[in-house]
Amino acid sequence: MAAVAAFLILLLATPAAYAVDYTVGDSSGWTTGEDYSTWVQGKTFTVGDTLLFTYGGTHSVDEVSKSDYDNCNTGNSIKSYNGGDTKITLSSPGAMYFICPTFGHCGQGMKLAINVVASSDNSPTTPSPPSGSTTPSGTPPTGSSGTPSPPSGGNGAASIGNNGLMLGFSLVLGAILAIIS
Ligand SMILES: [Cu+2]
Repeated sequence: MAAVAAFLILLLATPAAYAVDYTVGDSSGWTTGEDYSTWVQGKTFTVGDTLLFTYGGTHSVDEVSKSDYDNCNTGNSIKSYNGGDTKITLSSPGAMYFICPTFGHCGQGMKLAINVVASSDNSPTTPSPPSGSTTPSGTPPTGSSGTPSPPSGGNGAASIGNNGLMLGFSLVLGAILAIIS
């Protein structure tokens, strides 16, 4: 039973995990002379997304407080990264601030502020659907052709419709019902 529950959790958790990997500054990378407040515009950073900083040896990445971001203060970093290739997973919602601690670079624009939003609920627009499905937005009616499949029957697999997601969902529902009852 524990294995079934674990499988359930896995199934339920999987659809939400469409993380986006952002390369800071895109092809310019993490460098002086870029305006990262412009780069941020129009982007939504969600828990589970990643930031990739790519930079040369004269730069590094410090995560800092808002006041240190505002004032380009170095020396109080929350976390420091170097090595030219830093990938940071956005693990919790809220504001995050990054600067380059190399002297003068923050003042030359190497500062990045983002706001990370929670992964579920408050996303009014659904992002691009997984590959293969071209269903228009809106809730499709449940059940393909009017015959509701029994929740726990093994025959359910035989009546696979053209919608794998729907099948997976009904399997999950069936398993939940089987556990509860
Ligand atoms: Cu720098």
